[in-house]
Amino acid sequence: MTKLLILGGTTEASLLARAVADRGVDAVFSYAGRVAAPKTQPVPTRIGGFGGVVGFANYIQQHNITHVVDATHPFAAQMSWNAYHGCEAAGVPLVAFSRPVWTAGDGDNWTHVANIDGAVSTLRGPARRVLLALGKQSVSAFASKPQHHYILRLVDVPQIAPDLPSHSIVVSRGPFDVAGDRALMQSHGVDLVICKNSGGVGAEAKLFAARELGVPVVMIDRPEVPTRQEMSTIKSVLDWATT
Ligand code: 3Y8
Ligand code: NAP
Repeated sequence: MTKLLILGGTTEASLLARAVADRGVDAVFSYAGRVAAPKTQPVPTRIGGFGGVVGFANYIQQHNITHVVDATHPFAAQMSWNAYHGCEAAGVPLVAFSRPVWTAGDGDNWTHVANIDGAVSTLRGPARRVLLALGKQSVSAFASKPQHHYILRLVDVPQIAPDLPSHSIVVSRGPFDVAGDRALMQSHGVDLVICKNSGGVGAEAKLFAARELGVPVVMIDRPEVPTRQEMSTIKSVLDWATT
């Protein structure tokens, strides 16, 4: 009898949870607890870390999990590594439900960097108006470049004011649309976008808006995740989990 653990936090994870609930598959959805009020899911949901690899392996054994789907964000690399090693230790099958990287198209002006520090190092020049579409965990890295005005798009109102002398906060949870992101960039006079190569549809609107407005993008490439079975459709994941 299948009991599926969905490691969530993405649009794809939510779509999978909906399909799993409609199919009546026994499942648990898992959030890290990064935001105040995560989206409600149509299956039982747990919120919070597992306690590293050992905590994860114990969880899946104690809760009789038969299959694990890693549908976390491509930058949630620590969770992906923990799930990989935890499933190996517990002898439970794992697949990743992932989304392809974004690639620059005609009219795009992208600079690829390896990580957040690489993005910061592109900001040595004179003052700009920078859209930081990275969430609150990455904001402090930009304190070394105080000459810029930062437009910070965050899921929750931050409890502590960001350590950036010139910034605007936009509290907004995706998925986003092109009209909204174009209006955001125009109203704030954005002349540079910094973002992660998240893939998927929930966060790509800003790239289309940047292309239309001729705004350059600093694209942070994905961190390394384990080599594991990857799937890209809900049907393939459901077939895998129920046969
Ligand atoms: C807690 C759970 C769904 C999932 C929706 C997707 C789309 C909207 C776009 C921008 C980029 C960013 C950020 C983003 C997007 C979806 C998806 C996605 C990017 C929620 C959610 C949780 C989080 C955590 C949050 C991070 C932050 C990243 C904001 C829910 C809304 C920037 C990633 O304030 C913080 O601390 C935010 C933290 C991790 C990245 C970071 O490193 O700081 N996501 N986002 C999950 C948990 O607790 O386990 O309430 O839905 C989910 C979504 N955010 O079901 O519809 O599929 O990617 N999330 C990025 O892509 O760069 C915003 O502003 O343009
Ligand atoms: P991370 O750095 O890979 O993970 C750090 C720790 O957070 C993990 O070791 C684990 O704690 C816990 N954790 C992460 N995801 C979890 C989940 N789904 N369920 C339970 N515990 C989880 O993770 P992150 O980048 O902070 O991402 C956290 C969440 O936000 C994930 O659900 C991810 O899908 C979502 N998200 C992240 C981004 C992003 O840009 N990073 C974007 C959109 C959504 P323990 O070690 O204690 O088990």
